[in-house]
Amino acid sequence: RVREDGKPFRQRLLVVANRLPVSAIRKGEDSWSLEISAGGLVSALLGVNEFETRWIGWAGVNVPDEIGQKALTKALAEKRCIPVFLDEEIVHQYYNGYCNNILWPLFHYLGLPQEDRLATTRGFQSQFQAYKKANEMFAAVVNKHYEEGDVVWCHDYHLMFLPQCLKNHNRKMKVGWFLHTPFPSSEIHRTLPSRSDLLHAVLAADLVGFHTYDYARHFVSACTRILGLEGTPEGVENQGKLTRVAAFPIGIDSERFIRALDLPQVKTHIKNLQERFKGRKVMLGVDRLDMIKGIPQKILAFEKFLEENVGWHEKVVLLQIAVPTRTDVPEYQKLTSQVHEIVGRINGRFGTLTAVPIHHLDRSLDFYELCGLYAVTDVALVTSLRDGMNLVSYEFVACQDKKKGVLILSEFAGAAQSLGAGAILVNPWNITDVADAIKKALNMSSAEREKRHKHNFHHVKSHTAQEWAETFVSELNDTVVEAQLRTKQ
Ligand code: ADQ
Repeated sequence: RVREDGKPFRQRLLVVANRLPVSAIRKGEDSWSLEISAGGLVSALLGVNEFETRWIGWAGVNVPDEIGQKALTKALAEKRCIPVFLDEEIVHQYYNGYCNNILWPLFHYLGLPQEDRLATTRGFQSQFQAYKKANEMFAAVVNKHYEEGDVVWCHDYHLMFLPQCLKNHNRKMKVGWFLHTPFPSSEIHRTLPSRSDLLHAVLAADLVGFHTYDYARHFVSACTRILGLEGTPEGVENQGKLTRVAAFPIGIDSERFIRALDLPQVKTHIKNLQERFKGRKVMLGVDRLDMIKGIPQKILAFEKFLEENVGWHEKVVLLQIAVPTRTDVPEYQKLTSQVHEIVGRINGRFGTLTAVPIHHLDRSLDFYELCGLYAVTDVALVTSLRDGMNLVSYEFVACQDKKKGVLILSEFAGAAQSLGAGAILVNPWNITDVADAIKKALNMSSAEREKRHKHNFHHVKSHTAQEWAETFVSELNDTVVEAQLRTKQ
């Protein structure tokens, strides 16, 4: 199709996620500075030219005054972003509370928080009400900006109510929902007090997507067992309406990483790191500091490896880069001190005057530093206790075409299904298993490393983030057309 001005027609895509892909810093009463934060979703959609994308979400700041809100809205419009303004109380109850304290741990098999289960149901109930209210606020902004023919793509566990809110307002809207975390076994989902409401709300979407077939299957089982609906190979049927459910494994913009390795600043990082760790094998962990990432377990496994392999002392270093997240949540603060305590103990135990076995950084690295680190690494350790997909494993593989390093990967990360054949798969809870995998990886022959890398590199290059986004949206368009045909028949 062609537009009136002769340019090719591009379908509008409204991407709705809790956070906008920008960080906003207030500079004055009516001035803001904005910085694009290139997370997975942003880089996925940056490469997609097929759609005219608009972002709808929270800017991550509290803006109580109208002047500030107007100015921020205007500044964001230049970045094709539309803000949802949430006040502090809602953020506390909806985001810190229901999203991060209840859904996040539950979906990663860490259970519901004990206090909430035992203490006043009002605590739980009020967080749930705030969650619904926040979702309605997102819906109001979508409805205001929606134009006929737009595709609305809702993201993640923060917005499980959104499909229902949108469809209640406009049945014709094309609505897709994608979950970036695992969807747990229906036996786990059953424990959630609001289990049925959430499932019904998600089922209002036309297309529901997950990273893996297992998560999709868990979701369909939850709908059949908890709601008593019928699961079909296509999805879930509810009173004649089919909600299509399928797996859409995400990828990365691999070319961006591969190209970066030729940039002068990345080459400088690589040279400096090689000099700094000369004569030692480099092992790397890059994670958000979150309990699901299994950081303490990983470091304890490394300790066990050192205990059992004296010959490797001073010949190997573990660089653990952990970006702090959700720093105001006590459990995350506890995790930080726990990790510091273990690292301190191991460095005290195995360190010498000239070398320490673990370098732990509590910060994020910029893209160029990260690429440099990935490129000089001999063994990457991704030992998440559960992880929807895990993009660090993909990024590492993309930067390893020269070195052909080894990936040790948790079998509980979605990525195990795609990179499992090339990686050494481990159960992150089994410290002996991980310590053995470290030994195997460090001693692996170059022929074996090459074979494993080739498999994974091919996968990472051919399953990109752009392809993921395009496939999801085209499947959503097709699903809606098929549903229309079915109703006409
Ligand atoms: P995350 O839990 O954030 O994402 P992940 O997929 O590994 O996990 O992505 C993390 C991103 O942050 C990567 O792009 C990585 O480079 C970056 N990052 C992490 N630590 C960093 C550091 N110290 N410095 C700089 N950058 C750092 C959620 C789900 C995942 C799912 C993604 C995408 O939990 O399972 O793969 O969404 O769907």
